[in-house]
Amino acid sequence: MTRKHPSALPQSITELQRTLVMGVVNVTPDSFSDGGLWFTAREAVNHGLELIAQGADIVDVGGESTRPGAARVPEDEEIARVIPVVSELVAAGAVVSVDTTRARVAYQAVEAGAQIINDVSGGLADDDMSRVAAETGVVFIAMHWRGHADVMDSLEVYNDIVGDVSMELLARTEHLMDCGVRRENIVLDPGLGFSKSGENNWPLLRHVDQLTELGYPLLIGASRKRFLGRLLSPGPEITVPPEGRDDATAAVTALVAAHGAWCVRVHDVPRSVAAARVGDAWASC
Ligand code: PMM
Repeated sequence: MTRKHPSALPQSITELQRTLVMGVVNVTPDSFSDGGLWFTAREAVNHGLELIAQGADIVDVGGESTRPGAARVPEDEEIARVIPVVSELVAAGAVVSVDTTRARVAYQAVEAGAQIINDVSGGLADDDMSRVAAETGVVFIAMHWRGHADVMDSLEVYNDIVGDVSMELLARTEHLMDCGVRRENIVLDPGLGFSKSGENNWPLLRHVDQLTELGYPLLIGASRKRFLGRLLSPGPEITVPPEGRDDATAAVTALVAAHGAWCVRVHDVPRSVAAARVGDAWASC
């Protein structure tokens, strides 16, 4: 399988012929899976460096939790959380993405050296985001999204989950390109767990080929999500905690890597690095 990476990435990435692993650095007190663990800038930077040492190709720095039901963080607070961490990780030589739905945060992160904007709203949450993506010329990850964390669970209505998500993602690409974003800098993501019931996520994974066939690099973010907790639960009342979902996350990584995913976004990097290698070997023989 020949890998096609977004063109604005550095050569250290574009020359890689394998599925990439993006490590998550949440600078938040309340993310669902690791909230509070890396809350100070120093801790977040150290965690990012550790993920890189473990084999992460990209580190994704976010300052606002997207946990279902989460309240929004004021913009200045998000900037204060994220920018120092981006700057330090960039200075250490990391390829950094900024996980934000706000154009001003994205712009300042790119000024600080981020090379990827990871917008879980695909540009829908902030009218200025598409312009910032176009003007900065960095890679733009457009995730499938229907609404903010406080309402997203009420928007899980689909006729045909894979078809509907594909159509809505393609509509975003049209809008982004109309605003001047270059096609070769767009990455798509089906947004597992975002306005998706537990059962909605599985067809998106099972039919990941249909998503890669849309013609854009594909990012998959299954890591530690509720649908994996539910899958592993021994009974309806018992939920496996987020850290207990890392083996299942790695299984998803192997499967989507075998089906041509461009990158996986994960909390536990070593397991997914190994799993991605398995998937890549599977796909390439
Ligand atoms: N999931 C979360 C946050 N950011 N970004 C992308 N592109 N795709 C995802 O699936 C995604 C994301 C939520 O997980 P977290 O709170 O553990 O970071």
